[in-house]
Amino acid sequence: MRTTQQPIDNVLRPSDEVAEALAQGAPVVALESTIISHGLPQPRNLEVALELEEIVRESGAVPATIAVLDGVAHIGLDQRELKRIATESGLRKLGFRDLPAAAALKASGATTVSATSFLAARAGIRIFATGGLGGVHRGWTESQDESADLDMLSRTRITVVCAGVKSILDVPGTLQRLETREVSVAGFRTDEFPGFYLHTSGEPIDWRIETPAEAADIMRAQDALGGPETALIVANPVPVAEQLDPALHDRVLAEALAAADRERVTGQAITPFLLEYLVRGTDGASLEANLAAVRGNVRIAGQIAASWSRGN
Ligand code: PSU
Ligand code: MN
Repeated sequence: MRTTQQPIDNVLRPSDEVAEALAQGAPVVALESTIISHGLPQPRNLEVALELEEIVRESGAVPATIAVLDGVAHIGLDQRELKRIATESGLRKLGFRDLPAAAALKASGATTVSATSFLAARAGIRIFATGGLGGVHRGWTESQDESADLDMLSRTRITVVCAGVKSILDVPGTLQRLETREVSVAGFRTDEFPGFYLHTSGEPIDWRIETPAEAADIMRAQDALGGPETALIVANPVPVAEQLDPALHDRVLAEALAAADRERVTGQAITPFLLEYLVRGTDGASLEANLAAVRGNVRIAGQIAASWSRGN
């Protein structure tokens, strides 16, 4: 009889190091790969991918960069696999909905926040760090473009450390959607929602925490309460000293949005288009701010993972 059941390691494969850490209850931090393949320019992206893993290790946790290679979702990549993600041309950008087709057709691709959150949680990883989440795009009333990141976070028990949502988005609209979809949000040493490249978006947030241990406490409270399997967003701003100049940000972003409109860029292509426009339009300053934000998030995620696995 022909069985259609795939053995689990045919679709989802934790690296030996990640599997061992999870089995021992040691801290693990998931990292996404779309930021490497579609969010950052080459050759800087490979250096960054390696550096982010190193930051996780310095905090005492094991990094698990997640991507799909030849149909298999890898939870934890070795250097050769990271290099593929950073350099292979035509690599796909995979949201959660793309995972079944990628698995069946043996495709390769980088995973977005939606796909990474799902795969991390599925593998038993609770903490995930990225730059900025996707969200509601400006002009939503016409395009209806809301990142699938939000939907996945409304039904996945994961903690995402990020510098808010990308400032190319409709930030108040995105915060409203997070409220409606029951996604918990806590500011890490801030009362204002971060602005990705900018220290603040100017929008208030209701909960402020001061320590990684408080984040872990909230996670334990989520589990104790039960209820829908929602995420916790730990919003960690880029330091003011490392942010993009707000006036430059506003000017170049306005140009980028106009260019996207003119060139009719839509769907999955819009976010990489805008990020790339900002890198060029700010002579690389937006890239430095983006990287500063991601580094800070990865560091805090490592500390939260350590506190979570220690149980205090
Ligand atoms: N954070 C970054 N750079 C990125 C992303 C996040 O600093 O490129 C990626 C994430 O993978 C996120 C995706 O899920 O952008 C959002 O894409 P979209 O708007 O198409 O959902
Ligand atoms: Mn979209």
